[in-house]
Amino acid sequence: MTESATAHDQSPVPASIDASTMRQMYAKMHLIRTFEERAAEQYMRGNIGGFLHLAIGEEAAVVGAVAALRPTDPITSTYREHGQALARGSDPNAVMAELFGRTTGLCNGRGGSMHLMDREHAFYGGYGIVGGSIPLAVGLGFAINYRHEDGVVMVMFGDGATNQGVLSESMNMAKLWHLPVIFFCLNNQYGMGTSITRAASDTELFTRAQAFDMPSRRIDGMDVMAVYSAVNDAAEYARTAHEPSMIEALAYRYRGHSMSDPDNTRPEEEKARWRARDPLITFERVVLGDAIATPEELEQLRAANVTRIDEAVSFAEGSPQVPISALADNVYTHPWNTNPRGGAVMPGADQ
Ligand SMILES: Cc1ncc(C[n+]2csc(CCOP(=O)(O)OP(=O)(O)O)c2C)c(N)n1
Ligand SMILES: [Mg+2]
Repeated sequence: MTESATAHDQSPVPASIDASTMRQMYAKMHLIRTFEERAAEQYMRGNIGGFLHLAIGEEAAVVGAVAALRPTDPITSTYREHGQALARGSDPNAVMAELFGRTTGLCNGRGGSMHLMDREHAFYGGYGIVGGSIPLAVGLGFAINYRHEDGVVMVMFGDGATNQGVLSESMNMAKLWHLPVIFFCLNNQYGMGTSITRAASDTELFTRAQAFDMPSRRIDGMDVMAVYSAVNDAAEYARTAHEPSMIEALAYRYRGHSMSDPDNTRPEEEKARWRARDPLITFERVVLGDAIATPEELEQLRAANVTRIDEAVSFAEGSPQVPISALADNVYTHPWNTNPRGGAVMPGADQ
């Protein structure tokens, strides 16, 4: 696969996609980029605590994959999942407030950046454990078959997760039980600061599925139309044949692993090469080239996104903090132990 930056590298627009969907996809990609850049700024100001993992550069993989599913198809993901929630339709105010740890957040400020979850939008969560969401997707797939529904589950995970045994276990079970699961590997070629070439004996990750007699392919994860097309095919296959499949989307994250990573080990030349294929810029060329929108319309759309994210930041700043006294709500069946020397009160434990 070529990594050079030319417009004609982009894959053809799939016949199944209309102009309005393409405009919406561009708008989502730009919304996510704007959201994450503002989140980085707010982290630096001390308004966001804990970890913050940005997926800047990966917008094509995220938006292309989510757009190809029905809004009711369940998705599970990793801790790098702000984009998935926003692509799914979660309210940017609630997502930003969750990052800020406010009561108005998507999970009432209890989950933070890594643990977004929005059942209303069938987004079954970000998870901090690498590979943690993979078996959950198998369970969701099992539920669909059990209830004789026609949904499709997509689990998004990183290249690092492919070396976790749970992926093999989950793929085996999904294939054996004919579950409608799309295993979507977002291969950004690094697990924290470790290059995939130092972590995987075979860096063609899509070949993992072959051991389970499961169809799989590698696609250009920087090309939103290529991603849409591949997931559309996989969803059709899962819905009609009730079989799992795997997609490996080759992409790159522009930032380090998290905000606390100075990102000083990846080669500058490599970063520049991938940035030159920025998915927003290459898709903008397609949108303008195919007269899907005018430059003025795109400018308006970008301005509206900036206003929207400004509003999300103001909303988060103005929302109440989660009081310390409420931190253990919904965690323990017994009330929080107010004894400062004690831990949480466990049912039946001596106090
Ligand atoms: C089971 C487990 N082991 C180790 C970690 C520490 N850890 C957090 S992120 C990460 C790298 C994962 O890389 P990848 O799956 O490629 O996802 P990316 O961060 O690149 O999106 C590791 C090792 C963890 N969270 N869970
Ligand atoms: Mg990775």
